[in-house]
Formats: sequence, structure tokens, C-alpha cells
Amino acid sequence: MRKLFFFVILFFAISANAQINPNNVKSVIITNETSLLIQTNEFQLEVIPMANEKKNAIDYFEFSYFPTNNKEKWHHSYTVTSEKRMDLLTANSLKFQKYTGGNSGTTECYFIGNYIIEIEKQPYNIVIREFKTQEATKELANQYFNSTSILRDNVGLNWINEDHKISKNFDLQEDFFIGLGEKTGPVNKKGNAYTMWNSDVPAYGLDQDPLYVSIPFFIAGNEKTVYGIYVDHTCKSHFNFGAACNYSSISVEDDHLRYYVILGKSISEVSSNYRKLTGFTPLPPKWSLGFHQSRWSYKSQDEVLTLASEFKKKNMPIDAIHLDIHYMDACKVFTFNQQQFPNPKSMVETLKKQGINIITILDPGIKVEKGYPAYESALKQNLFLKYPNGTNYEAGVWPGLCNFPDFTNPNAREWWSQSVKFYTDLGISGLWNDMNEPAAWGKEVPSYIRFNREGHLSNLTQNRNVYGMQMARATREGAEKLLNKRVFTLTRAGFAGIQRYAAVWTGDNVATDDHMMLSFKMLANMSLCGVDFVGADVGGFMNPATPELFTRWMSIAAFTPFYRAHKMIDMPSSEPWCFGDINTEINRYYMQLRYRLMPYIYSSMQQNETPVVQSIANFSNLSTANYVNAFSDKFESQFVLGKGLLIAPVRSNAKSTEVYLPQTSNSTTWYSIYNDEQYESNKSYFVNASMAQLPIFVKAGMVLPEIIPQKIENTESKSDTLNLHVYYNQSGFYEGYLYEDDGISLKNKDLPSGTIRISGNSTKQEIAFQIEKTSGFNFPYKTIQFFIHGLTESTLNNVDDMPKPRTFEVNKQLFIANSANVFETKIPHFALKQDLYKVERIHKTTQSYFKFTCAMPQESFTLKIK
Ligand code: MIG
Repeated sequence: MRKLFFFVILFFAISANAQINPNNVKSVIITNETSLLIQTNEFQLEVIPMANEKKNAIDYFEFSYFPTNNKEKWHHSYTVTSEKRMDLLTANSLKFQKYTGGNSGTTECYFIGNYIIEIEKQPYNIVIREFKTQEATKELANQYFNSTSILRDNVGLNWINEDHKISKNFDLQEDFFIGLGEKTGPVNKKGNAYTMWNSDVPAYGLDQDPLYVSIPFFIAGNEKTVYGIYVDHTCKSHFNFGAACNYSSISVEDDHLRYYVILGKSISEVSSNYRKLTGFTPLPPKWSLGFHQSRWSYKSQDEVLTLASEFKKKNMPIDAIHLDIHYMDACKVFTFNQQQFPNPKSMVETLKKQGINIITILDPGIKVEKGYPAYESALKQNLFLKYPNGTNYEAGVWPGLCNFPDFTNPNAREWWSQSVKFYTDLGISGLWNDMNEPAAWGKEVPSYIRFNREGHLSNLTQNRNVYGMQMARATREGAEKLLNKRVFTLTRAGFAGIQRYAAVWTGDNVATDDHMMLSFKMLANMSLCGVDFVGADVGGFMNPATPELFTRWMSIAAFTPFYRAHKMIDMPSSEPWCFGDINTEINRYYMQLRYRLMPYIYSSMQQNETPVVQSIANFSNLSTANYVNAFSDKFESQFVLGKGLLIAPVRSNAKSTEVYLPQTSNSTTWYSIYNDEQYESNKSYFVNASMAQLPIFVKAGMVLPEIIPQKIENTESKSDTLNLHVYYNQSGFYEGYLYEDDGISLKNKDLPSGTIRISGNSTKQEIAFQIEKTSGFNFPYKTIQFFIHGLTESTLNNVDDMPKPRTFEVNKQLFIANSANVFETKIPHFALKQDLYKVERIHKTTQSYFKFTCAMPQESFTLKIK
């Protein structure tokens, strides 16, 4: 009996197998002269070339797979708007040309720009090839096999319509796979598999997957090539970069598939094109780049006011305090607890006068409660998620049983946007969206819950990943419209494009060294995927931090865009002064250093064509492939903030560490920020990493803007003097950038703003800088101080044997070195004055720099150093 059963199974297995035919290509046609339409027996594929602007090159191929019997499948994207897509389509002026030479009965070839699409017909297979140097012309056709193939489909496409799952396989030849946004594990994801499914995962593991945010975008590459793929589906999806398999694959739980192949010559260029496709991080209000203090929860108005005054007493800068769920009446969103917070409006006003902004948490669950206005109005307008029978989906969260607004319904978004008025009327312009995966007790929201999806009903599988982003969108758009100024929004869940609506923090991490080190990789990874305004809970959310861990984390996170200390309920107090005197000094020092470098941080956020937080992999030159270092677990937590400030995170108790200083295109040297010591790039070094000296390096040629207000209280603290730190670069290349505006008005063409751009070049006799100032904007500075780091007596001494530099020249006006305007100093500029704090003295003060002071010129000017 058992045997018979076995044979029956075997028979079915064989006969089922016999029905699987490979996909054969029936026809390939060029439609509208620009796209390729490929028909097979099971599906059709349209390959559409796209460009960011009118030029003779393409930036993307859109690949759209649809079932043969349903070409008109509705594809809706929350990420690539249809207007954006239209722009990209119409910007492209290049056309596919068929290659008619050769004798390829089974292969067809099409050229466009530098690319060749090669289609194998039996069975279906498609390869994108690239000519690195020339356009792919017909003349080159015979050599096309010499070109680099950048993307090879292989194994075929799994097209099983019945269970709405499509998977797509690629050859796995690339050496690295990076991206996917908020993911744990190594930077190079080769050999691993990941799922996109927004999840509430408190105290997540070091390689747990999935987390709160889904960004189905990755970059693959090797020595010869690099490309990105953005899979434009919000449904549950899977990425396998060769885990248990020789291929990499993507699969979506959907009945059609659309992805963009994103082209570019480097990792940064691909990231930049991804940003152009999905949107840039808007410039945040300046105050939101200051320090944020949070905990679950500051429970009363008095506690909050005392906390604020404590920061003043301790002389620690702060711009924001977060109110977690206890500010509400029984956790009901759009309410304040009257007993604990009797007068939120005056509290907000009082704090605002001290330069402190209140940020309130908003959870999506609306308590099912008769008479609760938010519930009543959403119920009346029929805005909640539903069971298939039309009743509202109900689940337990903080307030008790809740219904959930369906943020994929434009009416629900509009309702939420208007409801936010409750906060803006109180003067609140910081809103924190939590639990928006959505999270509910019991975790597993049933898969048949229905979503409006812009009027096209669909289920949880399709919409869960985008729920949080649509909540953030409604929050952001509502508050911005109500206040008509920049607002700060923070979200835990998100999807590709979330950068347009909110900053993202990495959820409930743990107070361990491993978590701290993991966080910086995650932030760089998110920034690679377009989300520049990112941060992790400083000090670790779960469990108490040791004094060393808290302090170390404070110092490293001072260089991450979103800088907030946050703590779990029932944990000991974790404000920056809670960890002993020496640590308090060190915390204050790094907090202040962040504020001193605020001009650089703010300008970096504004200059966001490429990632603001960069993994050192971004600096790797494809041909030299120093990825080995960039991806090694020793160095992969290192990151560069902006264009050239490298931070090497170290564990709390380390006294020294090994750092790798990557090769960059225009310089061969890095400087220690503390003592100006120079390090040749593309090498690793053991450096001091005591608690008071987090390893920080500046790229030669950088011009770092800095201010030192008399009292550093918040982002409004001003200085009359602008410091420009120039790091001497042998190669003669210099770059510096300063952007300023009022820090709060919405960015539009009427917003007064100004930039200062510094470029330079040098010969053996002199270094010349061009300082270009936009006219019409009043920078607040009266004086400008140049700090020239790295000049030695031999730098400029080929003319005679007098020590140089001897003269500084502003627009031909001469300043003689060692006069009142120019002097040499040996006191380290960026170092904590350590003797004060009984920390081991580690500075070599043998290095010196030149300091040159002049009145801030009205117009652009030149500076020559001879
Ligand atoms: O179920 O609001 O990640 O930052 O403090 C926990 C309380 C809900 C989770 C967030 C955390 C926040 C906490 N929230």
C-alpha cells in the first residue's frame, strides 16, 4: 500500500514536470521606435530606455514583465510617480537599432547608446552588454561579444500565475551586492537572502531580517561594472544573492514584475540615479539636525521643563525633546493627558524660547471608543482598514482595541493630514510616526485585510510595506501645509521613497557594542538607498548602557544625520550627564563639536546628489577594486559624512583600533582631525582610539566650515566668525561648500539662501583659492578665519630658503606671515583639552597650522598663499 502511494506521487511529479515548457521567444519588435517588446509563450517583456535629461545617453532600462493574456495589468507605484516616469521616458532620445549582420537564428541583438540587448530565443534569455568607451554602433557589432555584460538573466523566469509569485534569476558573477536599505548583516550581501516585509522587531538580532523598512533597491558590481536594480513593487518580495544557490534572484508575490536597471559608472553615480528616480531627502529644518533627547517616556510637563533646564545648567546643546506615548490621554493619538500636561501650549512656547522643539509620537491605531473624536470622524468617513466582509479590522495596541486608518486611501490621508492640526495648533512642528508597519499585539496581521490602494482594492501582501510610508506622507504633507514651513517628521516603517516624507531611525536596538557597530553600517546602507536623514537610538534602546558604551555612542553618532538619545521604559536615566564626570565632559565635547561643524552638516544635507553618509565602499575605484578592505568586517562600520569627514567607529572599551583610509579621486592623503598628522590613503593604520579621541579623519583638499559660538546652546547659536579649515593637498585640488538660509522656510525659489564655494589649485610657489560667494544673501559673519593645516616649511620652499609661507594675499592685498593677521599655532584645534579631564594625553603637538584672519569680503575673492 505504501509502495503504491509512493508510485502515485512519483507519477504525478513526473507528469507535472512534463508540462513545464521552457519559455521560448516568439517575437521581438521595436515599438514606438524606442522600446523593445518581447513575446514568449507565457509572458511579454517590455524593455524601455529612460534618461534623466536630454542627452545622448541613457540612465535606466525599465523591465516590465506581464502575462501574455494581460498586457494592461495595472501597475501603481508610490515611489516612481507616473509624472516622473513620463519625464524619464520622454527625456530619452535614443532608439533601439536591430543588428542585422551575423547569422544568429537563435539570438537577436539590439543596440542603444553604449548598450546592447542580446536576446536568446530558445529558451528565452536576455543579456545587457555595455561598451565602456564607445557608443554601441553597428560597426562594433562584430565585437559585441568583447563588451562587458552587465546583467545576464539566467535559469529563466518562474511564471506561475496561480500563486501570484514571480521570480527572476540573474547570473551571479558580481563580487558584491550592497543596498536594500535598513538591513542587518554584512555590507556586502553576497551569499545571503533577504525579505521585504515591514516588521516590528524589538531587540532585533544582529542578522535578523526583515526589519521595519523595505527598500527593494540594490547595487551589484565587480571590477568591470556596476549597476543597480530597483524592484518597483510594494508587495512582499525576496532577494537572494546566492544563498544556497549559484544564482541571484528576486521574486515578488505579485502577478507581474517591474524593475529598473539603474546605470552609472560608480556606486555613487548609481545611487545618484536612484535618487533621481525616487526623490531626494528634502532639506530638513536646521533645528532637527541638532541634538534630540528622548525616552519612553518623559511623563509630565514639569519633568520636561526640568529636563530642558538641566541641559542649560550642564551647558549641553539641545534642539529637541521627544514625548513618547505617555503624553497622551490613555495613548489616544490627537490628545494630551490633562493631568500630566495641563498646558501643553505654554510648555511648547516656553521651550521654544529656549530653542527647544517638542516632538510628539503618533501611532496609527485609533482607539475604538464612542465619543473619541478621532475615532468618530474616521468611522463616519469610512476610513479604516477592512475585513473582506466590510467590517473594520480591529487589533490591540497601546490604547486597547483599535481600528487602523487605511493610509493607502487618499481620503484617509487627507483626514489624517487635517487631524495633525491638533499638534500644529499647539506650536508643535516635530511629529514622530511609530508602530506603522503596522504593529499590533500578536504581530501577524491577517493577509486578507483589505486596502483601498488608491481605489484599486488589494490585500495586505501588496500593501503592508507601504503603509508606514503613506502614514508619514500624510503626516508630513499635513503639517507642512498647516504651518507653511519646514517640519520634522520621523518614521519607523518605510518603503523606497520614504526619504521624501520623513527621517528614519533604526527602531528598537540594544545597548551593546555589536549593535552600536551594526548601526553605522545600516545608516550608510540607508543613505546609499536615498534615505539621508537617518539615525539609531544613541546608547541603545533596550537595556541599560555602560557608561563607556553610552559615551562612545554619543561621540560617533555626533556625525550621523539624526542624533537622538532614546531609552526604553523602566530603564535607568540615560541623559548625557548620567555616566560620571569624565564621560559628561566627553559627551559635551562631542555634542559641541557637532554644533561647531553644523555649517558642514547642514551643507552636506543640502548637497545630497550622492549619499550623505557613505560607506567606504563608495570610495572604491572599480578598476583597483579595493573592496576587500571596504567589505572586511574590520572596516565596514567606517563611514564618511558628507564629502570628506571619515569616522572610524570603535567599541566602547577599545584604546586603539585599526582604520582603513580609502583611496579617493583627488587626493592621496587623510589628516587626523586632532593633530593634523597625515596618512597616506589606501592603507590601514593602528591609531589611538581612547574615549576622548574617536578616530576622525579629513580628506586632503577638504575645506571644512566651522563656527564656535560663545555659548553653544542650540542650532540658533551664532558666531561672528566663520572658520574655514583648509587641509593642504599635494595634488592641488580643493573643495569646500557652505550653504545657508534661514533654516526653517520651505525651500522654494523665493527663499533667500547663499552658498560659498571654495576651489583651489597650487604650484610649488603658491596655493591659490577661489572663494565664490553668491551675492544677495547676508551671511551672518563679520570675520573669516582660514586655518591652513598641513603646511610645512618645505611645502613652498623651492624659490629661496626662507621658511614659507611668508605672505597671504586677499585680492592682491598682502598680509605678512606672523603679523597680527597671520600666525602659526601649535595648539590642537579640534582636540578635547585633555589635561583638564585626567585622560591620558595623546596629542602630538609638533604639528602646526597657519591661521589667517580677515574681514569677511562682500564679494567673491581670491586668497593666495606664498
Ligand atoms: O511597543 O512608544 O520603537 O522607540 O519608545 C513599543 C514606545 C512602542 C516602539 C518604538 C520606541 C518607543 C516605543 N514604541
